[in-house]
Amino acid sequence: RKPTLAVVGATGAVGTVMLSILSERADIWGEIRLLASKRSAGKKLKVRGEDVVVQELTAEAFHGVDVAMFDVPDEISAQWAPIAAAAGAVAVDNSGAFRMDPDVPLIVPEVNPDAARNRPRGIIANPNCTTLTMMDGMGALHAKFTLTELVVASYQAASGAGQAGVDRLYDELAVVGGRRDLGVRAGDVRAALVDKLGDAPSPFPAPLALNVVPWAGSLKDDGWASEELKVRNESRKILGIPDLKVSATCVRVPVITTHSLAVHATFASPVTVAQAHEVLSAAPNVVVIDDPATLQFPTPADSVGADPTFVGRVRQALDFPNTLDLFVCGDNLRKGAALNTAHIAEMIAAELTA
Ligand code: 2RA
Repeated sequence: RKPTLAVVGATGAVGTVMLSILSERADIWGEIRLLASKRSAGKKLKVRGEDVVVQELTAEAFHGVDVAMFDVPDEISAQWAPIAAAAGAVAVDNSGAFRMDPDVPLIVPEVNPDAARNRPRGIIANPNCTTLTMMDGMGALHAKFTLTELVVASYQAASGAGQAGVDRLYDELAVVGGRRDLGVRAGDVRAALVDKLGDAPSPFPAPLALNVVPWAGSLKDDGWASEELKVRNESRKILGIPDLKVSATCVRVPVITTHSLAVHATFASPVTVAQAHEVLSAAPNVVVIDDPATLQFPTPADSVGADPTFVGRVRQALDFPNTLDLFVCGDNLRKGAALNTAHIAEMIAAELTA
């Protein structure tokens, strides 16, 4: 029998990408059951070319489910993933609710697949999209050269803040588009947005059009943003280096989809650019685009919609021994979320049907 999959949160930004990914990948699933809040129940969504009616999320809805994916806010996952697990499903959760739980493995299939077998709570967590953008590349470099320090600056897309983020950025771009009088005086973009969009809520704490915003997530101790701590804590857990030195600054940029990271990575011994290229080129789902002479490097606009992560601008740091600087782009809704979740779910399906 082919395993039954439940997709919880099928109507959100990541859920929508999940349905198209499930329609594109090898069809290993028997039934695919779509679950969402009462508000979305009854809607019809297309999966594998067929209309599927969304069912209300209830404990009974997990009956007979082998794997349940969750693409919902933390508090919904916190409540419902254990219910799915109690009903006998393996829950693969894309929220932040369980990522740092010592009894929940945090999995990147290309980096630490074996950790997925030890899941005492019946839950597997999918990392945050910012961490995931660099994990395939950094995992491969760590396996070969032993990572000791990571300093990261992110350039995060609006869709990391969900559909509300996408809608807000398009609305802002519609206001500033063609306005050659904006971006010339402090506060002029902000004033133009208030003038046209009024007090419509924004998930961003400052204008994103014609701007960059050094904030993602919520406020944590000592001025850190939650997103920056996720990069630190999740990188340590996935790579299995509990004392890895990590410092991150997370920045939102006016890009719809695809996160980018500038990474300053220190290793136990020197690594040449050629060695790094060789390892990264051989790493699964990593593509190297790196020819400075012809200005070939990854950009979000050229990476969006693709499955791999793209690495370029690899340089040996001039003043820091054993250190590489590089730039990486990855679609935050695919590798950063739905694709990694789908990949984990496929691993579990293979394990259950072996
Ligand atoms: C963001 N990483 O980009 C978050 C989404 N999970 O806001």
